[in-house]
Amino acid sequence: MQNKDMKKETSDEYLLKKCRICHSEQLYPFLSLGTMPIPNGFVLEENLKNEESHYPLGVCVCKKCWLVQLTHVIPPEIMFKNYLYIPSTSKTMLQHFKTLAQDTIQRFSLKPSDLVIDIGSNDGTLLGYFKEQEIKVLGIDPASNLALVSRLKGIDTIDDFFTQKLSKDIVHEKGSAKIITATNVVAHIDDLDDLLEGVKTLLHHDGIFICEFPYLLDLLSKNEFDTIYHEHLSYFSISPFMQLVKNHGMMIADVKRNAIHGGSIIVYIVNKGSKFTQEKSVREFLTEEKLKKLDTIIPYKDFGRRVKVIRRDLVNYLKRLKKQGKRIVGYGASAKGNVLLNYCHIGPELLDYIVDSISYKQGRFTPGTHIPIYPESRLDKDTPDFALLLAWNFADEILQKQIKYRERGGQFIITIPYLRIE
Ligand code: JHZ
Repeated sequence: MQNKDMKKETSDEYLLKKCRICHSEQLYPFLSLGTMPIPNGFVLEENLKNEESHYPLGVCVCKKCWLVQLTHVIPPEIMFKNYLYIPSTSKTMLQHFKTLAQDTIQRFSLKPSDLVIDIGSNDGTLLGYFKEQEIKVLGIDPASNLALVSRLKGIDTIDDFFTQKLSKDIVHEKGSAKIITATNVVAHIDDLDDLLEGVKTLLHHDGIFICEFPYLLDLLSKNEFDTIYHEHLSYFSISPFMQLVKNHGMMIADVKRNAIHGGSIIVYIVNKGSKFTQEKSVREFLTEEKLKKLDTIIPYKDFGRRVKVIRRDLVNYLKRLKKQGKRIVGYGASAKGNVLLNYCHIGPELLDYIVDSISYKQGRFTPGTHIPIYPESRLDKDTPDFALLLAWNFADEILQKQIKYRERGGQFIITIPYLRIE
């Protein structure tokens, strides 16, 4: 499925030279997924003949602080200026954001005069739940298309990247924030020192910075290799993250684990010297990470080996089904799905099409592999033998939704954490 004309960016053009947290040069690469287009770069039909830029994709671990990070960093403008990812089409995510907002309001006794700022606010879904309770909100997101949607919902939104410079302007204009949230965005930011300094500038002395991101231990233990892509520059465990936070005079006060996106953590960060103390959860996370040997290269090497086996088994299985004359489609044109398709070289010769609930993606084609994307309703009329679940993080929700397709004999192929049929 390689396009001979494709434009390959040279592999040292965007090469990472130093660890993003401790600035050490001792970076140990443990998995390369090849070169591929950015995973949210869905292609319009009229552009199918144009070359797509391909960028190297690989991961390494810093042997000093043990932060796992991409081997290459491509400019954020390429990925985020017009962004097609919106979590609010999923019931799971809506419920998750609602609970996060309600918990935060309760736990920290928020009042209408308090300001909540969301970094990477997307279409304003999370802030909407704070606004419902009449709390002051401000969104920040570089994607102009999504900032517009958010504003139409009445949520004040700045369409820009979050930087320390921007935080100074905001604090000048609106005062400090009681809560700053950042869900699934910290891993996207290259300059973490600037992020933390920006947060410090903007956060009230007794404020809380709440971050959520996928947890490295889940990624490794559940073989979630397809969540490794150009947008996700870092793959956090608590140990290196704690070092980052400390470097900026702040402290991790609490950590909670949840099942979002294959296993995530919510980290509560406060100013040193504020009224908050550290919960015992922080020590428990550090102990478990030590137990799982995250401060050695062993788990990373093992993971790299397993990923190659998963690719071999999946491709062999799909080819066998095709030989038997079975029809296969994809379900959920997720970014991670595009990583899997490109890494395994799965194109339209194996998958007839992909269905997806996001209207922006429908009518487009998957980056690199050029599989057409249709609305989910396509499966009301068509019953392919198998649907490869490319959004495995929503398996419960999707399998429930597609009960009729399954009753008609359609089956789901699920790849993560291991290959199975449902
Ligand atoms: P979904 C995103 O990755 C991007 P992706 C981002 N970089 C990030 O950090 C991670 O998430 C964590 C569709 N779908 O959310 C919608 C259905 O069709 O796993 C989406 O296109 N029917 C910010 O793109 C896709 O699946 C459904 O019922 O990997 C899921 O994409 C449901 C629930 C979803 O994120």
